Amino acid sequence: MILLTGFEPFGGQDFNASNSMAQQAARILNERGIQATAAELPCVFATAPAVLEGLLATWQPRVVVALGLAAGRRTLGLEKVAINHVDARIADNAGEQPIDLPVVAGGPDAYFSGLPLKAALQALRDPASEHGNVEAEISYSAGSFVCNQVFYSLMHHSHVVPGVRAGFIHVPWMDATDPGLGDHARAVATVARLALDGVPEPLLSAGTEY
Ligand code: PCA
Repeated sequence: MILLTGFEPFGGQDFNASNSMAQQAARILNERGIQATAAELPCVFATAPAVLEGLLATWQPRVVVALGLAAGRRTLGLEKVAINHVDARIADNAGEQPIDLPVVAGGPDAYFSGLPLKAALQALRDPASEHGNVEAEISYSAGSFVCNQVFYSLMHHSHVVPGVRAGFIHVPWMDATDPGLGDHARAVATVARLALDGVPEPLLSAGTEY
């Protein structure tokens, strides 16, 4: 079973492309005979980790790909690092703005993604792929808002429950009618399938300047 999650709209917006992509990616995987389900997470520090925990307990997925919106990004951000730190730039959907708190008190400073990010990058950059012109890159910061909190919580869980391959992808801003939503959903489905298949990581340079 593959679990995909997206977020509800936040920051005064009325659409969050991450949730639409999670739903579409689950449908694409289902059409290909792969069991997958999608769920929406609240953009609320106080409840998002518990909602995620509930989904993990219900579905017991082998692969989890959590998605969130990074409005300033132009590419799919395959997130490498989740940090044990919250520093909210804006208030969440419950009006809370926690500053300089850990995600999990006493937890490790950071976790690396459990998804095969380099294999995913290679597949997404293949000109013969079915994802059209979806651009992707490895990102070395998932920020310090609710997405990073959920990413860290997910990785904390997957270190407690062995055998779960999990990680996080930030998606660029799109509105509900953007024709690129489908290509991005197919790209997300590809990443999830590569994780399910347990593909090895190629040696591929994808480092960033800063
Ligand atoms: N993006 C925010 C939280 C919810 C979302 O979709 C983030 O990047 O933290």
